[in-house]
Amino acid sequence: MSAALIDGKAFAEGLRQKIAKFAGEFEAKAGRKAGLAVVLVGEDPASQVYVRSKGKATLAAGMNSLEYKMPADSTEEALIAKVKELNADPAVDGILVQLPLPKGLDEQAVISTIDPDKDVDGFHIINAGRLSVGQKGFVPCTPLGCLMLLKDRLGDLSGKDAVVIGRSNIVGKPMAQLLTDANATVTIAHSRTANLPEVVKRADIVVAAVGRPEMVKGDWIKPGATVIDVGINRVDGEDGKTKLVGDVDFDSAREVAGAITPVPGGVGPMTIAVLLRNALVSAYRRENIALDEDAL
Ligand code: NAP
Ligand code: L37
Repeated sequence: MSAALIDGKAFAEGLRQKIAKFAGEFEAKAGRKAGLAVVLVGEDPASQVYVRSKGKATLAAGMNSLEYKMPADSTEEALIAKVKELNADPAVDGILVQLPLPKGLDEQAVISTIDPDKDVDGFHIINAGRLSVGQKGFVPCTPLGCLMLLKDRLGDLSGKDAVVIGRSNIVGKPMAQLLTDANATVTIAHSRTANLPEVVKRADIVVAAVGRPEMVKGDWIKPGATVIDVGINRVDGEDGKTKLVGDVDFDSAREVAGAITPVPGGVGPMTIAVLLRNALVSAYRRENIALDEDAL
């Protein structure tokens, strides 16, 4: 049996249409557009692609996009000064500093200068803390997008056994927290996990966020499980061109899983749609305009 495909691209498209509708209502009520500022330092090719996609999607949703490109040899002081300027700008509702930063720039130092109430990436320790104690804040875009796909596919996640492979601050840890909050029973696996294939085999839900091409094999997967592949790995294809693959060996996994996200077209587009969502939510909060945030 071949697994159902979880079409993240289509889901993200639907979410972006809802966001566009709410962005129009925001503009009518606030007398201005919601604004998202994205800061890109240096010339990392993947980051350039993502920042361009984010800017285009922001404009398409009827929001303002402000892009700031800074040279790779920028000082930490210059970057922090830019962040402070954006913190003070009332037209800016969300600030995203695209990671990774060039060598020599301290990511934590930069992120901690972002106003937590404009931190639409949810990377500031205040937002990590809010998530961990159940207060309203901003949740990192990629794991929130994964949760949306899981709820859409499975409905209530109560009592499900979930395994998150990876414990990074931007994906694995917040993903495990969100699944716990949704009443799943969560195991966090990482590079020191013993018998990873056996651990994965117990799971109704597998979220792979490892950064190792096609590491998770079909025979690790419990039949019928739901598999969310966060990995974005560029590898050499047979035709001499490079191609994108996930952290899951898609061909073998789809023979066993109940449902699976493809790469590309799975989690990646959700990351961008959720970023717009967080920026719009921020705009409504900052202007004290009522919004049913769960509807987005
Ligand atoms: P990361 O910071 O490098 O973390 C990787 C995690 O995987 C670490 O916790 C590491 O364990 C664990 N790991 C590494 N090798 C392992 C192994 N052999 N077995 C089990 N666990 C292992 O990566 P990340 O930022 O979380 O990103 C993970 C992947 O998601 C990457 O492919 C990245 O490109 C992708 N990503 C995609 C999106 C998107 O929008 N789709 C967004 C962000 C990231 P230790 O902690 O023990 O080192
Ligand atoms: N919010 N996201 C946020 N902040 C950051 O600092 N680095 C980073 C970040 N990561 C990020 O934007 N990742 C990301 C990954 C993949 C896509 C978008 C964003 C994406 O659109 N992926 C497409 C394929 C794109 C391609 O061909 O390269 C996909 O379908 O998966």
